[in-house]
This record gives sequence, C-alpha cells and structure tokens, in this order.
Amino acid sequence: MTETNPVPVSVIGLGAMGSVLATALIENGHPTTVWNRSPEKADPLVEQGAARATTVTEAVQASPLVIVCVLDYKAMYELLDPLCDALAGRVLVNLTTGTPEQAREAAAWATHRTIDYLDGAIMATPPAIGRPDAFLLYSGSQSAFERHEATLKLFGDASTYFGADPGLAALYDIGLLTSMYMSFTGFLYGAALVGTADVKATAFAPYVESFLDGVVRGGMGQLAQQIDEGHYPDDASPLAMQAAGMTTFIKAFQDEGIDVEILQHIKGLTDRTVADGHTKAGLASLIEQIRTRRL
Ligand code: FVH
Repeated sequence: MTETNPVPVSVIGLGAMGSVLATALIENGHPTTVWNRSPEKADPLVEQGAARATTVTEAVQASPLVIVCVLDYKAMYELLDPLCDALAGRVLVNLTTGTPEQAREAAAWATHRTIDYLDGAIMATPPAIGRPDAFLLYSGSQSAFERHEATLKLFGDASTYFGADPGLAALYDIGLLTSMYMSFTGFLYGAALVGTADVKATAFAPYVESFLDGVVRGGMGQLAQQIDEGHYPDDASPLAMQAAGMTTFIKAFQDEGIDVEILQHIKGLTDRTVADGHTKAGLASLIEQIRTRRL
C-alpha cells in the first residue's frame, strides 16, 4: 500500500524490531528519520534512504508521527520525558512491550503534555513485519489511529484498533501470548511423555495439531459463551470426572519421572471448582478459581 503523500515518520529505537519497522516505512515511500542509542544501528537504514537524526530531539522534530520501539518503558521515559516540548502536538505511537497499567500511565503522561498517544502491541516477529498475516494491536487515541491507519497497517495489514482505553492493546497482547505459551508448553509436556517410549516429537505433533484444531478450537466458542454469561451448565465431560482423569494423568507423568507441577496446578483449580459445587459443569467454570487471587 503506497500513499499519495506518505507522512514523514520518525522511528526511535532500532533494535531487531525498530529496524524492520523503519524498513517498511522507507520501502513504502515515507520520509523516515531514525535514531538509536547505539548509532551504528542506523547505518543500514540510512543506506536504504532514511535520514539520520543525531539526537532524539532531532528525531522527534523531524516528523508529525513518532514511533518508539525500545526495550521497555523505563528506556522509553528516559528518552522521551526530557523532550515533552518537542513532542507536544505530535502523535506518539509506542510499540514498546508493557503492561496495561504502564500503557495507561504513559497515556496519562502524554495527555498531560498534549501528546496524542497511541499504544501498540506487536503480534509478530521482526521477519513477519509487513506480511499480510502480521498484525499489531492498538488502543488509545482514536484520532491518532484513524489519521495514521494506512501507515500503521504497513507493518501488518490485519492490525486492529481496540478502543480509547490505552491499556487494551497490552491486555490483548498478554492474553494472546499467555494462550500461546500455555499451548506450546502443553505440547512440550505431551512430547516429554510420549518421548519416554521413544516417540519422536515430530511423530506426535500432527496428532496434537489435529486434536487442537478439532477439540480445542471447536470448544473455544462454547467456553467463551459460558464465561461471558457466568453460567456453567451440565457438561458431557463434567469436572468431577475430569478431576479423576487428572489424577491418572499425574500418575502417568510421575511414573516416568516427569515434572508434574503444572498438571497439579490444573488439578488444584479443578478440585477447588468442584468443591465450590461445579461438579457437573465443564472446564469453563475453572475461570472462577483463576480469577481468585491467591497469595
Ligand atoms: N523482537 C520480537 O520478536 C518482539 C516482537 C513483539 C514485540 N517486541 C517488543 O519490541 C520492543 C523492542 O524489541 P526488539 O526486538 O527491537 O529488541 P532489541 O533488539 O533488544 O532492541 C532494543 C532496543 O531498545 C534500545 N534500548 C534499550 N535500552 C535503552 C535505553 N536505556 N535507552 C535507549 N535505548 C534503549 C536498544 O538500543 P541499543 O541497545 O541498540 O543502543 C534497541 O534499540 C520490546 O519492547 C519487545 O518486547 C519485539
């Protein structure tokens, strides 16, 4: 997608991610100014056509749209807090990973300084940036998103704006990544178990893929509906039955000398949910225990 008059953009932070973001902008005709703490990381981008800023202030002043993608929020504030006058009136898109609370604090920090703040979360690895399936999540200033949507979609066409609460992008980010970590970790546990009989992980993986595709993907909608309604009807696989099954799973892992901590945790959630009376409900009812803070 090439715009008629591509907006000038400044990219601050040229690590693995910031560099590919800058490349996507340069390749799509945006006048792009770059700055990085270690200046040599700007060299390849300058060769591609970017303008080098020698100071962060110079980078900010070069464009109405400023994108920051650094290691963490501490680094972001170290760089930008001293530059509030230069940032005032510009759009700041922060693609640094953070918590929802950090995003909300940053939005308040920005609003106080008349900076138009959009928070973003990148759901892609650097090589995937710009691919049609890549997506980023945005929340915060709606006007900033709408004004720069075409530019921001250069990074990932499937990108989505979630609304004015600046913490939403980070919430979705962490929710999605948690789902990913737990899915992959589940596979690792399964692979460790079948591996005790010399079954290769590559032989096991297609069964897991098919099982996840069918049972897990197929059941997600029903789980979600029950969670939203806060109503957990009798299930064909009632929790009381599942709790007994989990005891068997744990024994199978213990027999092979494999770590059972995660399974025991899930069993604990299940037992407490059953004790709360959800004996005939399905897995969705575990959310009541998951929501309960345990110190
Ligand atoms: N890479 C990825 O797969 C993930 C995908 C999802 C989103 N993350 C987040 O993106 C942020 C940046 O990640 P990155 O991959 O670019 O990280 P690095 O290559 O390690 O580059 C870090 C940049 O941050 C600069 N930096 C660090 N501390 C400071 C500081 N105190 N002052 C100024 N800049 C700082 C660093 O500069 P330098 O070390 O090159 O001088 C890099 O430019 C991150 O939030 C991921 O969670 C990426």
